[in-house]
Amino acid sequence: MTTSTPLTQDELKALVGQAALQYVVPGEIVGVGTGSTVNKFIDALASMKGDIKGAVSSSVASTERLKALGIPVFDANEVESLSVYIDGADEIDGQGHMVKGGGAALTREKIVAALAGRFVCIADESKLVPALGKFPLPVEVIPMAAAHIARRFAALGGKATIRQKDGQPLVTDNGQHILDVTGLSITDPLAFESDVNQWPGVVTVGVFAHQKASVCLLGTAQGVKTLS
Ligand code: ABF
Repeated sequence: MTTSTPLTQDELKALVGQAALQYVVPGEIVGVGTGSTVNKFIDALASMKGDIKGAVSSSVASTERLKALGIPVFDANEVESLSVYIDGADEIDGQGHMVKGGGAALTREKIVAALAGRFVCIADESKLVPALGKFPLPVEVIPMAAAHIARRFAALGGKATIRQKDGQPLVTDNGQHILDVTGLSITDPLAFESDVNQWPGVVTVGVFAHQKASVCLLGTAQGVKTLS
């Protein structure tokens, strides 16, 4: 009897990246997220680049990958709406609420997601959680407000640290900083997102509840599970 070796996380990402093609509308512009799972989707999208008009991207990294594969990239201001937005997540719960921003692209991801009629989340099974908050919550902030925002998270039991890159605070595509917040239990994602988003100095909180996923393609050892 032959036993198949379990799929690696990278193989699971490729599985869902390919599966997401079915949601791409021919002749249209597709919204494209950021991250290693989305990179698998972008690579798969190249196989049908003649069937789409192009993409709106959520990061410099995704833009570079799309252009390198010959897929035209449009500015978000050039489109009024998108049929679909394809993106990954750091965590997703059973209702489609997500924690995003591990790739530091959360602000543009939320902007492009807001343009789309349908948000298709592609993730390997490790991202599905019963409740959000185990993954350190990314929050994009205006640098001058970082310490004050960290104190507000401390009052909620959270511990906020400024994300570093090469020994310096990471600077996002938008020129801002990222706080990663541990120790939070996000029991009401909609209320949490609304509350924190209006704190002075917060650019974007990495809870995607108002812009939640309408469909989740989950890569599992048994294949792709479609949660909606
Ligand atoms: C992106 O997908 C980010 O918001 C999130 O951090 C990332 C997940 O990255 P990966 O697919 O590499 O696990 O949308």
